[in-house]
Parts: sequence; structure tokens; C-alpha cells
Amino acid sequence: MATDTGQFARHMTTIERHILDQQSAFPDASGSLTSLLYDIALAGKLIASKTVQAGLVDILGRQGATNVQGEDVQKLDVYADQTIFRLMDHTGRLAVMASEEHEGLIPIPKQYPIGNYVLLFDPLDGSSNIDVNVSVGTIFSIFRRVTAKGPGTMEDCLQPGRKLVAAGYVIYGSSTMLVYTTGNGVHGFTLNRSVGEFFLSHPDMRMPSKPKYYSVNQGYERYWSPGVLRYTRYLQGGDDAKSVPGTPQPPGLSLRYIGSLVADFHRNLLAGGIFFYPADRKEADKPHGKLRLLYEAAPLAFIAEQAGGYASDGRGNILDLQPKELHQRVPLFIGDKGLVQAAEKFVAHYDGVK
Ligand code: AHM
Ligand code: MG
Repeated sequence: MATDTGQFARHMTTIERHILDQQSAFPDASGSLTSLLYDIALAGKLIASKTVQAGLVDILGRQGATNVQGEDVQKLDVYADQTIFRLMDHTGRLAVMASEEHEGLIPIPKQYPIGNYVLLFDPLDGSSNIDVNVSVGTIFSIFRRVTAKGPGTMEDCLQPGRKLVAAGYVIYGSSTMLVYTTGNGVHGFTLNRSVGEFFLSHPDMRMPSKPKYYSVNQGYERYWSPGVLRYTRYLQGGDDAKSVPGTPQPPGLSLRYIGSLVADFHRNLLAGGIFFYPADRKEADKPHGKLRLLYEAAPLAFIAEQAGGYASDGRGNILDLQPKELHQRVPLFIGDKGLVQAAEKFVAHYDGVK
């Protein structure tokens, strides 16, 4: 019987094997980053096993309650946050952590060794969607520490996306997928629940050359700048491009918006398109958009760039932004490179350059 050994090998590549193969390109690597990525995959499996029970909340009980097994019930985002922390705090790979769920840094407990990497994470992005059975995700960023020794500091966390050594996300959808990059392409793995292992399903992911979708919360358009409004008309196929020099023909896209960043980004990565969450001009609490630079924008920008796409705050590359604080928010335009560059042109043309 003839077998396609190439295809067989691809389908049987576990995430552990893949991460180890990537490491072999760096003979001096200590293996610490490899192990860290594998720990994240394990966290993804644990969180996935809980997300599938989300609809049982009324049976199992809500946060603060005790379930039928007599266990304390946690909200899923709290569970995700604590799972990541508890898998990572004692391994000696990290100098410090930070999470979207915590106001300050998360230090490594004193009794454990300090490592060379910094982990920032959004444990359960889009968690307001859990109750309505919509996909959510975990996003992670890994930097090398910049301070020489001792516990990691704010300086270690406040690094521009350009310095990321790895980033990725786990999406808890109709299947669970882990997508990551270490700067050598973007690779996607699908969880085989029956054996509890991630297998390489999407090697070398690239943004499709022809975008199909634009994704934005159009309900907020009354708060947008003229540039963002005109840009949206352009995406819909309007003729606003004529007034903005250097902008290609209007693409005429369909709208798709889930309201769960990982799911919106993932769909556009596979099907082609742009996601944007612009600044709200009139909402005092969102003058810089809603999404967080360190936990959401920068890691996805790294993935987008590695897949042939681009991410901007409307004025320049997200990866070049120097964070000033842990929870800094930023306008985000991410996806198809040509469409994101067109957004920058509209913003510069109608809203003026800062
Ligand atoms: P969260 O981190 O509190 O879950 O908020 C982030 C989420 C993103 O997943 C999503 O893109 C965005 O908020 C949706 O916001 P809105 O409901 O304003 O459209
Ligand atoms: Mg979030």
C-alpha cells in the first residue's frame, strides 16, 4: 500500500516535537524557552478542559459557591489566570510575570529560582462571551529579561513588541488551537482531545493575499474620527479612496465581528481581512482604544507580521511602540498589510499626524 510519508510526518508532529525542532536551529539554546512554550501548551489544555464545561455553570455553581463535589467554583477567567501562574511560578524559567487580570507585576515567589524570561498574558480574552458559548482565548507574550539579575522588574515587562522572542494564543472554539511564533513563521496546532495532545495542523500560516472581511464594533461609529469613518466606508466599497492619495481601489468587504479578539483575529488570519478597534473620541475612558498593548496588541502584531500581515495604531507599527505602563491601551488595526497601510493613510489624511 502506498503511503504519503511526508503528509504522515506532518500530521504526527506534536507541539513538543515541533518546538524542539525549532530549538535545534539554535545549538546554544538552553531549552528554557522550549520548556516555557510547552508549559503554555499544557496550560491551554487545562483551560480548554474547563471551557467546555462553561454551560454547566448553573449545575456546577458560580464563583464563590461550592459545587456538587464540594469544590470551590471559580470563574473561568480566574481559573485561567491561576492555572498559568501555578504552572509557571516554580520552573526557574521566568524572572517575572504580568497578567491582564492583575494591576501590578506578578513576582516569582521567593522560594523558587529566578529565570531569564518574562511572561505577559491575557488569561481569558473575550471572557464576557463565555456565557453565550462564543469562542474565547488566551494570549501570551514572552520577552527576554533586560535587567541582569534578581527578581524581574517593570523594566523587564515594558519592552516594545519588536523585542518579543515568542508570542501566541490558544483559541477555545469548536476545536482548541494553539498558534505561536518565535520569529520563524507562524504555526498552528489543533488539540486532539481524545489523546490530550496538540498536533501540527497549520504549518507556516500566511495571511491570504485577498482579504474577505473587516471586523470592527460598528455600533461605536458615532465615536470615531473622520479618518476612521471614511476608512470604514472605503472598506465597504465606497469611493472615499479617491480623496486619499496612494490608496488602492476600495476592496468591498463583508463585515464579521465576534467581539472576542482572538476569534476575530484567528478568522482573519485564516480567511483574510482586517480587525480594528479605534480610539473613541467621545468616550473619556477610551481615548486610546480599548485593547491593551502588552497583552493583546503587541503579541498579535508579532504573529501578524510573521504571517505576512501588519499591525498599526493608525499612525505607525505597533511593534515599535515603547510601553509606558503595564495596562496601556492602544488603538489597533491588524491583519492584511495593504488594508492596514490604507488605514494609516486615511488617518493621516483626515485626522492629521500627531
Ligand atoms: P477583555 O480583555 O476584557 O475580554 O476585553 C477585550 C475584548 C476583546 O476580546 C474584543 O476584541 C473586545 O474586547 C470587544 O470589545 P467591544 O465589546 O467593545 O466590541
Ligand atoms: Mg483581553
